[in-house]
Amino acid sequence: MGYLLRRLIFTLALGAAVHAAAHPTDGDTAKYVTTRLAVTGAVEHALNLNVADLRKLPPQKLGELPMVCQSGAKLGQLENLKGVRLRELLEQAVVVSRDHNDVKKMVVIATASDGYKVVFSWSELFNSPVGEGVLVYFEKDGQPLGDDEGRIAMVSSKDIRSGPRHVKWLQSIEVKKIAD
Ligand SMILES: Nc1nc2c(c(=O)[nH]1)N[C@H]1C(S)=C(S)[C@@H](COP(=O)(O)O)O[C@H]1N2
Ligand SMILES: [Mo]
Repeated sequence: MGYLLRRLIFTLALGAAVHAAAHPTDGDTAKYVTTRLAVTGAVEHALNLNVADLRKLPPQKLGELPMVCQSGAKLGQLENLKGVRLRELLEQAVVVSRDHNDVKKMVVIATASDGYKVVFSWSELFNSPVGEGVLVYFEKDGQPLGDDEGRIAMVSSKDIRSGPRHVKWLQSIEVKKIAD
């Protein structure tokens, strides 16, 4: 193999490696695809739902949502989403609350299959405008979600920067009391 060709292959491979480090999931996203969502932790009825189950709940739609990273970088936008409110899922599961003040000390942890996690407080979801906009979604432009984020994902559409709590490949929702 000629020197220039070897040099070219090396340069391409290095470029791919650097790109993969910046976006660890690019190129091989099929392995992260989730088809079920578990709702666990401090709930009366743990849930394990597939897309057909999610479709039985009251639908919510979202027209357009610009994606902005925590860094401020603009990343395009999400469009024509259909899903259900996270709040609705928690109402179905029934958050365990023995004491009147328990819910105020609870958080909701959303975990994706690649290990990505974000949290919400119970108060954010049930006692602030943010809760209205937290959508577990499974459809985009009338189609199932692609391997790049599907088949179940979540977005918090009232966040100032929408990227961080856009959870691709959503796998579980855990309710947890974090203070006594
Ligand atoms: N599962 C999962 N979801 C994720 C991330 C991730 O690493 N894993 N990164 C988040 C961040 S920081 C941003 S800005 C957006 C970016 O989405 P994009 O990589 O599709 O542009 O996805 C968010 N959702
Ligand atoms: Mo981000």
